[in-house]
Amino acid sequence: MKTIKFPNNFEFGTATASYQIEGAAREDGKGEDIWQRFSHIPGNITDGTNGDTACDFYHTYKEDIRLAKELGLEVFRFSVNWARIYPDGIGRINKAGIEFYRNVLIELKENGIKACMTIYHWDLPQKLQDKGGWSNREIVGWFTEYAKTLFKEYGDLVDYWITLNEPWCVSTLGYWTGEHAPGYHDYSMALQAVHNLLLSHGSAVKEFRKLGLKSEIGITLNMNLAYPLDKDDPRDVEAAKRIQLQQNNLFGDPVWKGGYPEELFAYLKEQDVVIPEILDGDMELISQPLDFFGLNTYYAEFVKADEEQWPFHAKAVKSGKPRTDADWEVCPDEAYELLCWIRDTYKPAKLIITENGAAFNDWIDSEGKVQDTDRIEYLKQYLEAVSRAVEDGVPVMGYYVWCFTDNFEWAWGLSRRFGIIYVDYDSQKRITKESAKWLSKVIKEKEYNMA
Ligand code: GCO
Repeated sequence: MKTIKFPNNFEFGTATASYQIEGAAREDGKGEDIWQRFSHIPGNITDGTNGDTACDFYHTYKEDIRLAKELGLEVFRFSVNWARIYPDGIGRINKAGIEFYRNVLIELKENGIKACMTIYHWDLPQKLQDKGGWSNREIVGWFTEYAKTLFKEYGDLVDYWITLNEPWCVSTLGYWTGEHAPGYHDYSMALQAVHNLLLSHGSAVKEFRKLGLKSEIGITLNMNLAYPLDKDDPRDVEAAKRIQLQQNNLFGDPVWKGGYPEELFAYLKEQDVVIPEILDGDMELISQPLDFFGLNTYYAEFVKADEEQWPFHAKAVKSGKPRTDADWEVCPDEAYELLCWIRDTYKPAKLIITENGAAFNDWIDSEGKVQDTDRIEYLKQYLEAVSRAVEDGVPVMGYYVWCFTDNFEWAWGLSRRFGIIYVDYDSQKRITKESAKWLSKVIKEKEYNMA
């Protein structure tokens, strides 16, 4: 039997996001956001649900944070809904919104839990979308104002600041595949959104440094390594390279190395994609020094060349490994390789896994328990990979499970359950799943047995 150990200062937590848990979509002066608009358009959400109520965290945060304390969580990651603070995106500030997040932060402090606050986890005020959203470069100014307000209001009440969550999803799923709000289908627009997102990130970090706060700041990127389905087929090898460049390097290189991957831009130009205009000073602004690298990872990409797929001529396929209910392959060894790749490519001084976890078809059994043994197995395998990476010098200092409670899983709605706490959406009752009990023990002991 193998014992997996973590250093004493390694921090375990969970992650959540505003639109996915808060509900109270029209309360206390909150403005409309793009997920509210998008999820109310029939056909956009697989199970026809929306985030109007979700886990009702807006009203249950005290009870939920008490539960987090009981489990011994060391960090609680959550995000701010921009439209709760600025109902119109800019201009008028909504006091009730400011108060709500302050109350959450105070509650966390009083319970001895560190706060990790994501500034943008996808709920853009609709009023800003009406002006072009992330495709309009003016958003750099809008976002900076919003971030400055949060820094001033919450300063050191927050331990870890995350500027953006997964700019890959915001741009690619929002502006190209259209699976996410606002639902466009234009890769050139998506690429412009990438540039504006990264400029917004850099500009916020620059403002943060001016305030001399003690808290730390970083960005969360979702990365996966891409493997050719057939490593002897040069077309698959090239296709996998392109997928990895657009998923990892397109974001990691500008932020951590100050330049976009030229090979990718050259390829995209050949495909008639419009490359965003890069002004003097843009790359310096984007590559502000950061305190940590936030990584979200759930699976690996296996790639086949496919001429039909514009603009990358590549397709993600299954490799035959076991899958979660999100249909994502379980790839702990590839996660270990990814962590080493980040160490070697970007050399961050500190890395936090700001999300990893699994969706399973959980149910309440006759004893009232949720015996999510598949999720425990998933966590065991991924944490084993993380501990191996730590031993090999990857500076991973924290690991947050996605997700604290079951919640609104974007285009999949409420039916896809990622939580370590089960939520009965009719009664809003919480049931601590077996995985949460398991994690709680790991947090206390900083070790677990593999077999
Ligand atoms: C993301 C987001 C989360 C998701 C989670 C599961 O990675 O897409 O940060 O909001 O809910 O990853 O899909």
